[in-house]
Amino acid sequence: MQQLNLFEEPTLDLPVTYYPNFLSIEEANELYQHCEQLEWQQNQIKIVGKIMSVPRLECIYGDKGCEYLYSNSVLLKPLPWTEKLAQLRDRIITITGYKFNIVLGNQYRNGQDSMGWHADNEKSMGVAPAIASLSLGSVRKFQLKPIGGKPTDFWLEHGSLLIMHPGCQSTHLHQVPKTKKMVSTRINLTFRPHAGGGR
Ligand SMILES: O=C(O)CCC(=O)C(=O)O
Repeated sequence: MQQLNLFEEPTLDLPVTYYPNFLSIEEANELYQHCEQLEWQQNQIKIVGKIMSVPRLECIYGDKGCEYLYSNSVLLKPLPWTEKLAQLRDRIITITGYKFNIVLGNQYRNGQDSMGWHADNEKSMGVAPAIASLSLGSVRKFQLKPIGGKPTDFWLEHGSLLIMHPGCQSTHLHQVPKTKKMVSTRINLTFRPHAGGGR
């Protein structure tokens, strides 16, 4: 198994570390196929009083009782871990030392699916959460910027892992912007802690 060295220099002085080849191509392909079968939902979100479709599909798996509310609007109720997702969670916990008890999936069906600037600072994750973000399928641009600062671009590759370290969600924002390029599906799995619940 690949060992991550979390004591190496963080990527570009940002509170993240990027591992482009975290999974082998065979592992990434197999996981992508598994993820295609997950229970994807089209959720609705209320923004300034208007209800709209979230511009991507979402799914959530995790420990019992770990419901996840974001933007004060979308409540996600975790399904029990699949064996493959639980194995991946344990592998990421072992090599990072961070604890995760939910995984939130995002499926970007094409270049119009996206996620705007935000920080993952929901109370349910506790104080200064670490988040591990695994990418599969099409490469998309991921941007990270200090609040009020300039963005740095990452191109998140098939089988890559991006760790957002504790503190990142208080000092930085991130997004996956829309693109006019022809891109096919990208699946992203974000492993997160949850202050409640337990297996
Ligand atoms: O798709 C990604 O790489 C980012 C996902 C994300 O920002 C989130 O789930 O909060």
